[in-house]
Amino acid sequence: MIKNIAFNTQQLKSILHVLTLILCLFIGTVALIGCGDSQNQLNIFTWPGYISDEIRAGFEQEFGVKVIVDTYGSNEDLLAKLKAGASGYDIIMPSDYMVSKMIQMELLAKLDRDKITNYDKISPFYLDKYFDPKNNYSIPYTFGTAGIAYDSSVITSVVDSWNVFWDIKNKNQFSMLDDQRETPGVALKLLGYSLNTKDIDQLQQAKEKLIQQRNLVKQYKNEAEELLISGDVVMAHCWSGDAFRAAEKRPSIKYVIPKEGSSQFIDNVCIPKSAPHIELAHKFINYLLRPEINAKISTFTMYGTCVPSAKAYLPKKLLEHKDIYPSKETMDSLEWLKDLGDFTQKYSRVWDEVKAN
Ligand code: N2P
Repeated sequence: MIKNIAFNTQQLKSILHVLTLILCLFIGTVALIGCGDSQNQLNIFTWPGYISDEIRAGFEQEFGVKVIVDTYGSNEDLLAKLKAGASGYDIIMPSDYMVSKMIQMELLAKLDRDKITNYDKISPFYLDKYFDPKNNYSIPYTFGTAGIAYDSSVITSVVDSWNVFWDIKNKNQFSMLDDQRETPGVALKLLGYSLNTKDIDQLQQAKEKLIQQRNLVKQYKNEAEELLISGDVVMAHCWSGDAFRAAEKRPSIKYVIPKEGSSQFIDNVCIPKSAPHIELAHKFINYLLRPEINAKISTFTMYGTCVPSAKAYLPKKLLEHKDIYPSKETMDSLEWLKDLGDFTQKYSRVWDEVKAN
């Protein structure tokens, strides 16, 4: 039997030859499919609720490409992913303080202004901020605030202070952001401190306050919209757009910026240095800045537009929304989160300890 399946040298050579050919074909095909896919694909990594199907499909159709949208819940999650070597993303949307951190860590590509011909459509008010003084790396996408959303048909007492989140009567009725800067920030503000404090004693007091609060909190969650709409919570520490979107479905939902003060943010469009499709990413940025497109983004996200000419396309109720465009006095009372360098680790630790409690 063994004799029957033995091959002579010549036969073995032919078999090897055929096998090598098959292997080459296989590798070639995989490489081609890989290139074919990725050449025409824009990979976006952003916050939930930031890119609508309409915006995605509009870009796909006009530019003949595929757009993939993946989401993260916090700036720190985004950073961790990039640091861990995620290299497929072409567009990311870090907030202000994270832009400055990423510039410093050399994670962002310098933008080619010649390719962003709509740059001059952006209001100077949102440009040249502390986190990227010449906007070499970032383009403002949306701006907003953090505050308290509450269902006024259930909560009838006055809501104007972060204190409501320490009131035993509200036990298990509210959610807090799951964010290592925003949530310690609430405790810091309530204590009368800056949400960028580097004073370890102040941070310690904030930690204790959050630990006291721990068993009153129903859930730590960054996307409060669904919780509010479903009635799972009747109050939430959340970002403004999430509150306004929830109010579209449940008009009794109101939003306030507490009297102790809060945070404001600009979320930005950036291209990671490792982006595979830098050219296409620039086209996307330029597309977002078209007034009609920008108006659609603002209508969908319910955050403010940084493109004044987009206002011509906005529904009246958004234009006149006093909480999307708060008064100068309110804006001046709000703090920006700042990159705290090495001290950031202390906030991470505090946050881990609060949640583990
Ligand atoms: C996404 C809100 C993100 C705002 N729903 C935080 N900068």
